[in-house]
Amino acid sequence: MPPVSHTFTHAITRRPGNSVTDGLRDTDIGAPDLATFLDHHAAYVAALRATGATVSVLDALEPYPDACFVEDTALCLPQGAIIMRPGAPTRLGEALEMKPHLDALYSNVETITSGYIEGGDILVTEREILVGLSARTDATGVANLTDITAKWGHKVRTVQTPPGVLHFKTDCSLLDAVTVLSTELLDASGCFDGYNVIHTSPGEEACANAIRFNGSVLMPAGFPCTAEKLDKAGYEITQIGNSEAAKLDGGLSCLSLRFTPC
Ligand code: CIR
Repeated sequence: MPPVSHTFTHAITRRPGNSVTDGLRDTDIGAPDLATFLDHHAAYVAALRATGATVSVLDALEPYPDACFVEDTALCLPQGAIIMRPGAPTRLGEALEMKPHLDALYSNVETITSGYIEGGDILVTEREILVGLSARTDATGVANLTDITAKWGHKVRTVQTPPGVLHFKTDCSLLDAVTVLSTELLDASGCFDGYNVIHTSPGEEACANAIRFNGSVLMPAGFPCTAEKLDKAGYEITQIGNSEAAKLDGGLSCLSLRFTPC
């Protein structure tokens, strides 16, 4: 059986809308430029499709400036999908907007009903589901997720998203069944003991959020040392512009839900 943590037949994305300029950000370094964002988004969708996957592009959702960051709205597993409960008040409604799209593809869609949890804090590996407690994800939300996924045979391990870091996966990505890409900061917490870890190169921590999608590792353009490291380690790299999403603390994983429906 192909590895379920990085082999997928489908992805869902959502086009950024005009309101993306009002998206949440920790530090304001200027609003994203919509035209450039749309170009980057199109390149991202093309890269996912190039692996053979069926990729949906949902219409922009203007009432929700951060709605293009669909990863935070759901967790998609081989046994079913789970609608998240985002901890950012302006994003709470986005999760329910995703439900009909997953209902159309999955026979089993559950919903987090207590606490808060965002998909960006969840890293699914071949052996476990790691969930980082953060400003967006709390212990009650993790407990709810643990109960739902236990029914499907999954083990959840609670870890800590580093202070000041938006999401757990802001600082790490899965590269294959046993290997993660991580910042040194996150790896120093010991959360990846038992995994092979490749560190982002010094000064290139912002590229820790990549995605292994079928045969390719999609990573943001502009991080040459880490890209070379991954290339030398044998990964097929696709580099995609991410400057506009980055202005809103978004990385490449945030822009899609990746799954194989059941
Ligand atoms: C937010 O603050 O919620 C958005 N501006 C960025 C979300 C990034 N999502 C992710 O890391 N999964």
